[in-house]
Amino acid sequence: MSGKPKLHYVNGRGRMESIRWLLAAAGVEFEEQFIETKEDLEKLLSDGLLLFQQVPMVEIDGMKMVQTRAILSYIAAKYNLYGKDLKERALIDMYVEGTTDLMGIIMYLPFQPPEAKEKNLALITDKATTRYFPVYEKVLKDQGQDYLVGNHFTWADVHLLEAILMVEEYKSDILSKFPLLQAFKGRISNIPTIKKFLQPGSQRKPPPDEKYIAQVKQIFNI
Ligand code: IBG
Repeated sequence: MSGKPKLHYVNGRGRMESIRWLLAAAGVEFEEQFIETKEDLEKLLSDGLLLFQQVPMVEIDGMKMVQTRAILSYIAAKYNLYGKDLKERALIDMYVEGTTDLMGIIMYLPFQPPEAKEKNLALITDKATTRYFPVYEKVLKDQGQDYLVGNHFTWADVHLLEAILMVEEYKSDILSKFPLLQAFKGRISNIPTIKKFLQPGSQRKPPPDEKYIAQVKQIFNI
């Protein structure tokens, strides 16, 4: 065993991508075991490795962790990206849940019928510009600091950058009315671990394509 965390998931973003982002931001190397067929998933199930019969599953520190949120919290705490006290942690949790909700709408978009896509795209743009991004813009303004919480780099910053880039893939000028978020994006993208993750050849996954969508539908019966 290499000692590196081992990620079990399909070879695409889905629910694992935020885990990849957080590990990369923390500068932690990880291995990936891709589920490519229904049989691969059934093998994990029959070996009793999936507590709730679901992935993501991450082997880390002798545990076989499931539940995305639990995995992320563990990594954030372990690598000192989860604030310095309970109140900072509470803020990080709130900001992360906001970006999770926004990314959740985007994550399901490729699996929806074509006729629903236009409406959902409009929903994403609307929610990003009227509900979520104004909050983070205000936090940055009120704090007057480089990061969302406590003037240091945390999970909340990593998660927000992931969400911004995801929305930009659908609407490239989404930040046009958010100058502080534009600067934030530039700053966080330049943190060396993140910069590396954003470069081609990293373990960051591309947006879903038709082949991946068909594979995921087949494996998970979505
Ligand atoms: N609460 C769990 C978590 O957050 O980890 C949910 C996990 C989950 O729904 N996992 C799916 C699964 O294992 C795969 S992600 N399903 C099998 C089952 O029997 O429930 C599927 C997904 C993708 C992309 I990939 C977008 C949305 C969902």
